[in-house]
Amino acid sequence: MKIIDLRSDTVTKPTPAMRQAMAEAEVGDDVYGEDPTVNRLEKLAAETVGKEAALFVPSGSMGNQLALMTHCGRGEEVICDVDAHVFHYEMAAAGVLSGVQLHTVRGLHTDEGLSAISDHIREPLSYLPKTRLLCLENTLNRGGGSVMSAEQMAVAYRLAKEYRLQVHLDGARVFNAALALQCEVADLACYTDSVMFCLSKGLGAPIGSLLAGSKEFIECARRYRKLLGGGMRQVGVLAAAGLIALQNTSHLADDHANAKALAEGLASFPGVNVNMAKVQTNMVMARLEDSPYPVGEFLQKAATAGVLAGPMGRDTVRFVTHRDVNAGDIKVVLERLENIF
Ligand code: TLP
Repeated sequence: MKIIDLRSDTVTKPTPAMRQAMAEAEVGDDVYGEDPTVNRLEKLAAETVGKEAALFVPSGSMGNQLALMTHCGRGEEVICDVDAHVFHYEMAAAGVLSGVQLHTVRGLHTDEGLSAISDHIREPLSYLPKTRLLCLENTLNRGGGSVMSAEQMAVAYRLAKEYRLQVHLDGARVFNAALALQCEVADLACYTDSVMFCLSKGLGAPIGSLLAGSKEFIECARRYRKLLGGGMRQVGVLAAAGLIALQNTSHLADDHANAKALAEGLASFPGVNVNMAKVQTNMVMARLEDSPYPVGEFLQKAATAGVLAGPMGRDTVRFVTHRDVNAGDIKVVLERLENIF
């Protein structure tokens, strides 16, 4: 039985073209800035998001944390959504590594949330921490891969600038966002001071993320990357796969169509609730509120039937489509899950 893995878009395997490019990559010592493949990737990444410079990092988490570290001083505050990845899934690194406090806001990414940002910005009083950074996430992972429009990002950016805040975008899946919004990634990134995006999610590379921003910002982030032990040497072997991923993003449209088809199928099952309005990219959140099984038991039954998905909170299951599943696989998934329900 073929296992269909929808736990995350991080599970894709490198394509034969990627493996060949990795084998043939021209490399050098990147800590000396001498890896030509990394240099090409960083240049292309910066151009793609419309920033002056970019830095290749091993993971999205490191990219986000370098952004926090570079933008903020110790004891300062970062405003982010209560559902943000930096808050939930980065091992409290904001506090551990940068000594910053995350100030979480419910519904930050909605129109109401954005217009209320100023309520969360600290007054300049000697006994309050300084608010330094606004951290947005597009698409919003715990929001079911929902997107924030360029207009919404512009509102956030203008407000942030009014209060002299920096803006960082956790754009792990910003290519999915741009596709859903029918715009370029640069049309979103222009409302940020820094942006992190992942090669290892929807873009389908085995490893790696990019942090982009001004030349000065990236120079500083490069030093912090070394501090964290992220100075990699002949890492062009990985950048080579990343270059292919960054230049071939057309399969994302299939991922989005597959997520829609999956969502429609799941919503037709008894006891399963899917908010179709939130199925905007490559994720489906299925609430099992009236289902006969709690999440853990459902996931186990699904795994036995050859379908892997992940838990998202107490009553919700997350399915993520990606390059290594096709429309036929989605049909198989629905057949297998129908048997469970
Ligand atoms: N997200 C992973 C898990 O950590 C939840 C996933 O499977 O979705 N920002 C966002 C929005 C992310 O979704 C992720 C990974 C990251 C940052 C971190 O990337 P990595 O895993 O490369 O450190």
